[in-house]
Amino acid sequence: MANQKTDRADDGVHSASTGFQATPTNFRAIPAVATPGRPGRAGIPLADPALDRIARKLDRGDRLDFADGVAAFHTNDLAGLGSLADREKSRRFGDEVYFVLNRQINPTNACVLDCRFCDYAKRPSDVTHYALTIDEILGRLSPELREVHIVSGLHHEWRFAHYVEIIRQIRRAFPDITIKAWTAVEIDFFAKIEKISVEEVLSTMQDAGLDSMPGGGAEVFSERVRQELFRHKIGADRWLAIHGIAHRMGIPTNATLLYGHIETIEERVTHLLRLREAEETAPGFLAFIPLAFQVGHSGIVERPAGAVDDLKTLAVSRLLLDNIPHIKAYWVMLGEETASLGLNFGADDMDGTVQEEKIAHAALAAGPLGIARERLVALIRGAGKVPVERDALYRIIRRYERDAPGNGMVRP
Ligand code: V47
Repeated sequence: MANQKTDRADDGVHSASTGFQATPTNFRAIPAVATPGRPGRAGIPLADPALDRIARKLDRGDRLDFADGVAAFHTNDLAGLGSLADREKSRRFGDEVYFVLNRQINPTNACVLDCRFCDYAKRPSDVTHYALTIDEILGRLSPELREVHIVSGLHHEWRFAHYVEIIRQIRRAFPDITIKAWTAVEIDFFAKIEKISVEEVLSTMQDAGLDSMPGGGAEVFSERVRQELFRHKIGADRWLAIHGIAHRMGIPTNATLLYGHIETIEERVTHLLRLREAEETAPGFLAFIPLAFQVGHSGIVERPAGAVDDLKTLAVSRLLLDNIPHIKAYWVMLGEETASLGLNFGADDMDGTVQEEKIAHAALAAGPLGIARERLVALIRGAGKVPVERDALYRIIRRYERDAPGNGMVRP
């Protein structure tokens, strides 16, 4: 199984210079095979008949549907749901769990949008807004990093050329780093301020050195929620269209779901199914990241979703998104403990060292701004899995074999 995954990463996701090939075969759902010992009739007894039905569907290689997704969210058999999701994860990746030595950069928090849920963005008139110079951005990076993840506010004065220059100068100074930058919200904004097409924005960014796009800005694909919480931000159709264009141009992307606020379970399931459908139409999603809403100062809800809901969301994502390879347990928003539990609930990735996270921390996320490589290795091992270091395109840097000397084992 480990070799199967390694082969996928090596031959499917990229070639030498990040030449990602978004072909339908890269990310096709792996057909389920009836395996003795799977949960369900032949394996762990499932207390919930709805989960048993889902297990039988998976055994037959049938796709799960909307009703299955809703039923899985409503199950009281958390352990059964987790074991189903973990089986699906293990079929793809065995015991392996990915992480990356990365750094997040948020060039500015000045933003012309006014999303109700966002504690990070500041209005241009707010004197507390900041804007990093390109030298300050470069000063935050170092050669050992394998990924830089850039998400910005929509600055009221910066021109498109400035955002391009950020990418160009990072590429020049750090030729080996993979650059994952700009959400669909920013790509849409660049096209508008520069009065050019999304294709032109993306090809200019590609020429400057962009490797992939992060999954932010999707929030929840629900017009009802958009009207309530982010009415001036692009909606589902535009977000999905921009990712489709990126995929067709050979730029792989990620996807997110912001959950744990006013959305319903049905809206979460609809969101997941729209992503699955989008991947069928224009393949190129590398990873899905459920983002647990950090309550912050927004006043939208009193408390966060909680660990049971977090684990269910990871597990249902793994079960429904059968054509998107990686599911991230993002420790920044889940907390380290829930994220490491998530590695037995269908997640195969923990994101990375991050180093300086601003969006969740502006919303009062508990926990550190960054995490050491040794701690990630220990958390993954603590969950009984094998850590594998990767870059933004899931090229493997190093596998941390069990019990090998000098491989960074630290007690969790
Ligand atoms: O787009 C904003 C969300 C996103 C809050 O692609 C909040 O690999 C929780 O997209 N509570 C940015 N979330 C983060 C993001 C991301 C993170 C890690 C990995 C990847 C990836 C992408 O955070 C925003 C927005 O959807 N967000 N405010 C909040 N209070």
